[in-house]
Amino acid sequence: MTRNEELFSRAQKTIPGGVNSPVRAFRSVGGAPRFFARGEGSRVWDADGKSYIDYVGSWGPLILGHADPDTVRAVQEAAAKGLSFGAPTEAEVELAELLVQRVPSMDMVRLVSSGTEATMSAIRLARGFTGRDMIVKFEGCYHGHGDSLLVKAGSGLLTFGNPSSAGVPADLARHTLVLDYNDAQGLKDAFLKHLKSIACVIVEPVAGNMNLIAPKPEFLAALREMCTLHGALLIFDEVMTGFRVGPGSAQGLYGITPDLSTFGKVVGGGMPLGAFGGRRDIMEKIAPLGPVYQAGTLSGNPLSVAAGLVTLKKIAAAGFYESLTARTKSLVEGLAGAARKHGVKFSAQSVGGMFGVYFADQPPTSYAEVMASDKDAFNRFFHAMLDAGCYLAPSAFEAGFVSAAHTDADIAATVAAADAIFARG
Ligand code: KE4
Repeated sequence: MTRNEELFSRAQKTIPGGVNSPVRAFRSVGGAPRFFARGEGSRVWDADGKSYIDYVGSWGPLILGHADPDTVRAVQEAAAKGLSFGAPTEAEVELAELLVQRVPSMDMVRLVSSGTEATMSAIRLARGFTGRDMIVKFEGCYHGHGDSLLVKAGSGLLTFGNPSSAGVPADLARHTLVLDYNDAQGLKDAFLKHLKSIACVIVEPVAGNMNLIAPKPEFLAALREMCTLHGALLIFDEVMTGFRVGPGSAQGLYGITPDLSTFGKVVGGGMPLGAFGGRRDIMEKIAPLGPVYQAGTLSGNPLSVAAGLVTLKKIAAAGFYESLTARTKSLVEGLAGAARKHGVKFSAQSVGGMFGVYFADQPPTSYAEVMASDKDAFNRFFHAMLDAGCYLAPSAFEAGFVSAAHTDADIAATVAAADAIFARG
């Protein structure tokens, strides 16, 4: 039995599924998850001492790579001054000022400890601000595990949602409408049917939780137009895309101004940090100013804020995104070229520093197309790449991430590993 397998067996005795977040359990791809002992730059080492080029990066936060020296130093220095105060600190103000400067659609921002807290709070704020109960999300998009967002499509496209998790009351789920991603007409129909009942539309501006699905230009434009027309708030869930797809996040990349935005992952540089923010007239509804309650013991935690500040400053360096985007593109082009050479049905695409790989002829543009891709082929590829020392997301329905620490040699080694796998058929 390997050390990984020993640890997994031991972990399952005290932690549900042996993991603290379901996707880590490898249930989608099979086998025992790898327990990581340490990471440095683009690499991680598992409990058996095997190293991998890491394309998960803790699901997006590690845009600088593992154990970035400047980030580690900032966290150590902050820790030496106290781990938490439950009181305001100057660093939180500096981070808030930096976030509103980098995200022009945000006049104000509230720091929280996770992406889930950010989206859960943004939904409550939208409902409080509009006085409406109904929200709209899209099949295949994930916005954290807030009750109103663990909802799947109802029986008919325009009917109320049903819980996608036990423990979510049907009475709550029915206030969530679940539509098809990239279906602008479906959105227009929903607004016509539900007119002034919709408080907000929450969307991943680039979907990354059903593998990567790029938005159609008319889709994002329709979201903005319909929300404005009907007095609903447009919430861009940029927890994954924030500072990942470009310096202006997805809203900057596509030129769409949401009313509220949520962030996580990169903004904390690997430490627990989320944020939600937007127009001043909306944000002033948040307690203690307004009637919408939201709170958190560790919100704005000094160590998370220290990591976030260093990360946001380093990714603002000249050429950072050009280099990250080019390296991510060379990865997906290399993988697709290797598959084509060996006649393997495969495609791949990237947006900034995130990417998707698909065992399908073309990159999917909808949830239905993603579900039609060859999951078994992906699972075989995943394990073959893992054996070859490349750690991809352990699910056919997740996006991958490249960091500034990934080198051209890492990309070449990854493409070579895939080429050898595709050659074996
Ligand atoms: P957290 O609560 O996990 O920090 O963020 C939730 C969240 C919100 N919005 C988007 C667009 C997200 O992608 C996420 C979390 N992403 C997953 C990756 N698919 C986190 C990994 C996990 O659940 O363990």
